[in-house]
Amino acid sequence: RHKFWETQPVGQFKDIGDTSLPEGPIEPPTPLSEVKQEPYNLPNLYEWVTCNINSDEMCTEVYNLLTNNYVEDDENMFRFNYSKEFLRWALHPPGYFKSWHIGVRVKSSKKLVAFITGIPARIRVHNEIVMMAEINFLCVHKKLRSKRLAPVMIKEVTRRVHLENIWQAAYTAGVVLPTPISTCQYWHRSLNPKKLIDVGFSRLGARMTMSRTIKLYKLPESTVTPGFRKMELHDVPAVTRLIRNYLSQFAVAPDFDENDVEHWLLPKEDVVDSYLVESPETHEITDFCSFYTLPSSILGNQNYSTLKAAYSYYNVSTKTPLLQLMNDALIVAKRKDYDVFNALDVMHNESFLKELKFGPGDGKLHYYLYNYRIRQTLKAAELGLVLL
Ligand code: MYA
Ligand code: JJ1
Repeated sequence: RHKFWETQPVGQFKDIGDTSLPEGPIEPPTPLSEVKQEPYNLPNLYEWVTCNINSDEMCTEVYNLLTNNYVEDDENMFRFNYSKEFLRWALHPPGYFKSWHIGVRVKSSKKLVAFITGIPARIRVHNEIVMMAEINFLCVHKKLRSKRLAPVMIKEVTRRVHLENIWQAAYTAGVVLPTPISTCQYWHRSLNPKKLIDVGFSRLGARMTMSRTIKLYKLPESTVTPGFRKMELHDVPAVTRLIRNYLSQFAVAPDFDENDVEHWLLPKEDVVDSYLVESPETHEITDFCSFYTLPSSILGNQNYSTLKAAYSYYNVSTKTPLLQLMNDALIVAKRKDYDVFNALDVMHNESFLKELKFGPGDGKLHYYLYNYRIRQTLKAAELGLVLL
């Protein structure tokens, strides 16, 4: 049933529940000299290209490919619309490899028709810290689907990851593949319910009018937590301590150092927003919340072309109740004109979703590891990892 995935070192469906298999790498590393030195063969009309996202021209090509061909919801009403600035941020973390940003062009026209990326990350799985590639932005142009191009792209990124002496990977997908380490539910909190209903993102509830709905989702003008403010560069050491300590309780989580926190969590306009609570008395940093900006194109609506969505990223509460902290995050997002605030049921998110009027979406997100077996499927709440 999975002609490609059956050949790969990933957990197989037939092995689910077999607790005699050990946790850890499925196959050992091979000597670097035995890693294939040449790229995999593409069908003759196509060629590989290493994409330099720092070049405006290249970044625009990637942006256009994704804008027109990347992930859609199950009814093809919305399509992710990652901004160029977001793509630059997502692909340039500390220690990134430019060889892991891979495109496919048509030889004759040079048109970019496929893309896949990896970035390096230290991920802790239970008690082991594992060097991994996070794989994202796999995309094949709509006109070239179902030609088995994706397996070649996955094999090529795998080869280039191996050349850096890295043997594991983490990735998420909306589709079920062999085999998820965990399955999460998307939740949505309406900030602009009228627009969400007008574009078909949500529906008027039973026995609800538009004005009752608008009232239901109303939020205060300003945040309520004393000492709540935007994160700044000088906060990096304190935020790193706070996050590291918090993430240590989850089964799978990134192992962030100060450089990672500066890259991933320092605010970047229209890309990532981070707020923290500085105790007015002690000036201690006690709480943190963040979200990233990922708009979606609205397909075929007369009145609107984009949905502005915030996605919950990493949140930590030690003093401020998580509920209050996230309510402040909603207030900030509303003030910044986001239409919806999205979150997965990872980490402690379950504890605020219903109370803060999030509703379950029709999408699920499956988490995967490549060449690393875990003994049991994890609950979403055991995951401390958010991929972009
Ligand atoms: S998830 C986002 C994926 N992108 C989209 O959904 C955008 C819209 N869709 C497309 O562009 C295409 O439909 C894609 C497939 C490109 C997804 N992950 O070429 P095909 C398997 C993994 O004929 P196409 C993200 O970016 C499928 O089961 N495999 O199909 C993370 C089948 O294999 P098998 C997938 O539709 C990506 C084969 O591909 C996915 O033209 C992580 C069919 O190929 C998927 N999302 O193209 C990638 N979708 O027969 C894995 C389909 O066995 C990384 N397939 O069932 C693994 C780690 C690598 C590094 C390791 C380092 C050590
Ligand atoms: O956004 C999603 N669903 C929305 C829109 C559904 C439109 C019709 N299919 C949704 N809306 C309901 C909101 C409502 C608000 C008031 C309270 C009740 C709920 O459910 C879904 C997630 O739910 N998104 C997708 O399907 C996009 C793809 C998700 C898989 C992503 C793969 C990621 C790639 C990894 O790198």
